[in-house]
Amino acid sequence: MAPRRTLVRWVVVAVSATLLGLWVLGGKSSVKLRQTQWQAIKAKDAKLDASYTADKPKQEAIVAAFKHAWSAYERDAMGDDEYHPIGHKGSNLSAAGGIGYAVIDAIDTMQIMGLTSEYQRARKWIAEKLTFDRDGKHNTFETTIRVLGGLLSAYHLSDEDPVFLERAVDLADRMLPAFNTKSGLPLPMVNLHKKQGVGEDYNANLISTAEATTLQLEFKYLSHLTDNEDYWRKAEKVMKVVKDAKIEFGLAPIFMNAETGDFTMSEIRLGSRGDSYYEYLLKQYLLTNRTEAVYEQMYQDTMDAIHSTLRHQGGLKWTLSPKQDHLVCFLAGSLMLGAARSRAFVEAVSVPPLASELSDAGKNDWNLGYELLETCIDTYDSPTGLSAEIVHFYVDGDGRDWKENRGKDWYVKGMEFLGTAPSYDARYILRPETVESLFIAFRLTGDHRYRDYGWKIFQSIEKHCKVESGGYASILDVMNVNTAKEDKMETFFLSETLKYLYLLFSDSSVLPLDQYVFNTEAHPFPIFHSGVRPLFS
Ligand code: DMJ
Repeated sequence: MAPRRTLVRWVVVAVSATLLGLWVLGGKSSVKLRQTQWQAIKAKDAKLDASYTADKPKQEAIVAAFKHAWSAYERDAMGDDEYHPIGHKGSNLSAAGGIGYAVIDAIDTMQIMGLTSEYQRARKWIAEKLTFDRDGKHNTFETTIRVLGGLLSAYHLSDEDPVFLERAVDLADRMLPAFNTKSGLPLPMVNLHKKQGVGEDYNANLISTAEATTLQLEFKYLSHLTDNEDYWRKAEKVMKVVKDAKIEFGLAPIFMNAETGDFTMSEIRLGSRGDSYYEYLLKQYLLTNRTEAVYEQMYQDTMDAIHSTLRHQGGLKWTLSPKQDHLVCFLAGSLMLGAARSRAFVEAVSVPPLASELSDAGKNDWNLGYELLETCIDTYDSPTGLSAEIVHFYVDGDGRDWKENRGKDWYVKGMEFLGTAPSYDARYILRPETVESLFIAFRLTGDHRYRDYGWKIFQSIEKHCKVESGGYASILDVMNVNTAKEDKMETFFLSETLKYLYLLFSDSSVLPLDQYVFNTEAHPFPIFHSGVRPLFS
């Protein structure tokens, strides 16, 4: 028998899933989307208030959490790339030394939270100690989104303190050679000392689609700030290569070949290795003030493809794997934002959007984002109140009895074998995607239900991830209230998770979504007009 919420859930499962080959559930009536009249807010427990103000006590609690995390890092590991709060030590991504990964990823959160003394010390470290002259391998994508992105937003938020831009230019110049491949796609790693792109050992030309297509906001904003068109063209060329690779149905396989510029035979995922490709299609369009039609078209075609392939019931083309990465939860807010900013008849939609303001495609995207966010929230309904890295959904004929699972239609792999070590899927590593979508959904609707969800998640983090002596750690098993911790505090906890939680409780004038675009690591860039015309259309 099918789970309680199959009708809605299957739409969400399909969107969240890996596409593998043949669609095996085609034609089942249970997977069809019910046509309901569109409403921006469907929940019975909606608490609408478009003129909301900041919730100061909650913001203070989130700032206290940031200080608890940062002060421990500063005490034990200042300047190191990564932090291990249980062992009270740091580590670097390369034996050649650190590149400011943790400090730079966190500094704009300090600016936004008004943490002046912490900010001054971090700035001083960047001005006096940071060097990118490291003879080791660093990931092109991660270095761009965390370090280059962090420097650029710190530059903007500091009223253009030149130290941040100087460091950003130094870093970008060391990274640019990674794009010098036959196709123009970057290599996945870069040696910042040698100023050379580096391939993976197992396949010199392989790069994941998300990694190749999630560099554009950063290099384009830097180009805008410096008037150096080279940054722009190198990053933009990647998008042309992706477009020319002609994806039959608008979705992108997760690997590309930097030599040929083609997709390689691989899965299609909206989660790991695919996720931010979809995110940056919309954000590139937004960053240049909705002037580059090519990105709007690519974005819209791709969202349409999500509806027509991943939501498809009878196409007999694909096998869906009913599996959802936590990572995919970014897409909920992205779909809602895209509906409001790219699929509307009006320049600025109401809060929440009126039916008359959105196109039919906009309403479809909104609905899908809305349902996906509900699903993501539901996966937080675990014993710890935190969501696993990966959940699976029950499907008809899988031989599993969903009714034995707390009435839920999702499960974490391995949880059926109680008493054994939790599977790798069962971790919560302080990821931000759900609170990111809650922030966007709240800004677009004024529905306080989203603040309530976010507050609950924050409290669960406090309860299960906080390390008393300082810092926060990942947990190994969200299904176990006595879970062990893993000795790592990811830098995105400070740059994204706590920042989005803080902004969820701020008023709407702080970093408004019609004036800022957040890069995939939550570093806000101001929307600007560009004089550079797209290379392609
Ligand atoms: C972040 O580093 C970025 O959001 C990236 O796009 C993928 N996810 C991690 C956080 O989960």
